[in-house]
Amino acid sequence: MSFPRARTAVAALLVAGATALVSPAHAADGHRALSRFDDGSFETPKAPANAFTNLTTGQTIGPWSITAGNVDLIGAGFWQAAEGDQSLDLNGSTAATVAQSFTTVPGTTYSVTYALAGNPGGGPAVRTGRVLIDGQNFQDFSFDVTGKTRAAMGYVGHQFAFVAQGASTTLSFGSTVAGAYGPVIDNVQVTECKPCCGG
Ligand SMILES: [Ca+2]
Repeated sequence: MSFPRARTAVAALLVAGATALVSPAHAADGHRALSRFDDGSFETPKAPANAFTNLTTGQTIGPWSITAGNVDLIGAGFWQAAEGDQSLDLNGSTAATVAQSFTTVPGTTYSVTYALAGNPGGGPAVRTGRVLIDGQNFQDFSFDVTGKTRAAMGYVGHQFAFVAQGASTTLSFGSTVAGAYGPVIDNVQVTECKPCCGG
């Protein structure tokens, strides 16, 4: 993770933080990559270069499912990605929610990090959304696209932690802004915290 160890240590349940995104994250000491969580970078399937693919409720993006509305999977070159080539606009023609379920160990604390920006092509300045764990709202987010461009998206890193309640956990990202210009997410990572952020 690009988050300092001290920050992670105080990242208790529901305590959220935001820092400037530095680089693609890697597991810090004491964290183990969670093998069953996959493609938080939205790299598969490939959308057309310099374009995007609209996907709607019931369709999938690799391990992610679209559970409400429709999204635009942004192909390489259309705008800057935070990691790899592709990213996800959480509004296609309307607000959407995407979800992925993955294996967890009950009682274990996990850290979720993601990069947030917004579609700079139009719409209201501030894009809003939320992150849910097993359907419960864990973090509201917002991003102001003022001054941002497709070449300089201005991604900001966000983080929160949760304690798994079951052997499977569902992580969801949902837009809460109307219209066709949504928050943009990329580089979602889930790491098991032991022992550094479990307190
Ligand atoms: Ca990506």
